[in-house]
Amino acid sequence: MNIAVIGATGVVGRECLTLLDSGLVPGVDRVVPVASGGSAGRDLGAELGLNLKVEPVVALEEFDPSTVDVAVFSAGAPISTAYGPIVAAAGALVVDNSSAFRMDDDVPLVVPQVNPQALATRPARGIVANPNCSTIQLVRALHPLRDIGEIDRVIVSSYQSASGGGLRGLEQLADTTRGLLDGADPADTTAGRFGPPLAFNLIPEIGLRDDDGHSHEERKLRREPRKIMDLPGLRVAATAVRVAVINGHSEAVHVTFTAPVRPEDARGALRAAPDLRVYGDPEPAGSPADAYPMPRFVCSSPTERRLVHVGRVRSDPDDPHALWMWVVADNLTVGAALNALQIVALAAGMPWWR
Ligand code: 2RA
Repeated sequence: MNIAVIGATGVVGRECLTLLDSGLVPGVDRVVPVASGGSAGRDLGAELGLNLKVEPVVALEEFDPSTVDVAVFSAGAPISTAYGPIVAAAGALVVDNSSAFRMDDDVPLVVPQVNPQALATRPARGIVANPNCSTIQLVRALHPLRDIGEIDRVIVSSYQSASGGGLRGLEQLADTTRGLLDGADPADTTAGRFGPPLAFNLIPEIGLRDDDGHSHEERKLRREPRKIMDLPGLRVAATAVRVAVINGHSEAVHVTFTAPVRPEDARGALRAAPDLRVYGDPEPAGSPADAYPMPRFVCSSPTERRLVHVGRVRSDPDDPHALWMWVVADNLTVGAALNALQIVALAAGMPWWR
C-alpha cells in the first residue's frame, strides 16, 4: 500500500506518521508526506525519529495522486474541498479529517468501532470522512451503552484542549501562559488562535456561532453522532468549551434511555467494548488516577493515548432512565490520526479494496 499524508507537518499529520511507524496499518510500502511548498524536501522521518522509510516532503502542487492507494487529509476544509475530489478521481481512497464532506449523504462518516458497516461498499465518491475529534470519543463511549437500552437523549459538555487548534493553538496557550507568569496584564483580551487568551481561562466557544447561538463545534457534536450511530432522531444538546489544557479532550456526558438503567450495567457494557478503559469499577481504593481519567495522564502514555477512557459512571438521582459519565481521549490520536488510519486498515480488509 502506498499512502500519502496530506498536511504532514501539522499536529495530526505528524501523529499519522508516528502511528504508521508503529505498524498500525499492515502492508504499507511507501509513505508520501505532502505539505505546503515551504516544507518541500524536509525529512520528517528523521525529524520525528521514525524507523519507517518516509519520502521527503512533497509540495501539494507537485503531488501526483496516481502514485498512491490512499491519501489521508489533515490540512483543513479548504484544501480537502479543493484537492480531495481530484485525488479520489485519480483512484486513491481519500480519508478526510476535515469537516468538508462529513454530512454529505454520499460520504460515509466512520468510526470503525461503531459503524464499520458504513464501509461495506467502496464509497461512491472515493471519499470517507473522519468525524470531529470530540465526536469520535463521544460515540465510542455511547455505542456500547446501546447494549443496555435504547438511547433517547444525550447532553454533552466538552472541554477541549489547545492542540485542537493545531500548532498555533499550542503556541497561543504556551505564549499566554508564559506571559501571565511573567507579569502580563490578566485583563488583556488580545485576540489569538482561540479569540480571547487561553491561559488560566475557559472559552465557551469553539468555531463560529450560528444565528441561534450554537457554535460550529456544538453543531458537529449534535449532527455527527446521529449519522454515525444511524439515530436520526437522537436528541443531542452540546456545549463546547476551550480549556487551558495542552492535549486531550474531556466530556461530561448525560445519557437518557427509554427505560430504567443501572450504572453497574453500563460499566459492564463499557468494559466489554474494544480499546476502552473503564475507571472506578469497583469503587477505587487508590489515587484519583484510578477513579477517573484526566487528560494530562491519558496523553502522557503511548498506550493510553490509543484508548477512550470512561469514568464517573453514575446514576442521575432524579431520573432512573439516565446516567452520567466522564469521557477522556487524546484528540490528536483517538480523535483524529488513529481513527483515520483505523479507517484505512478497515478499508484495506474489505472485498472491494483494490
Ligand atoms: C477543536 N475539534 O478541538 C476542533 C478541531 N480539531 O478545535
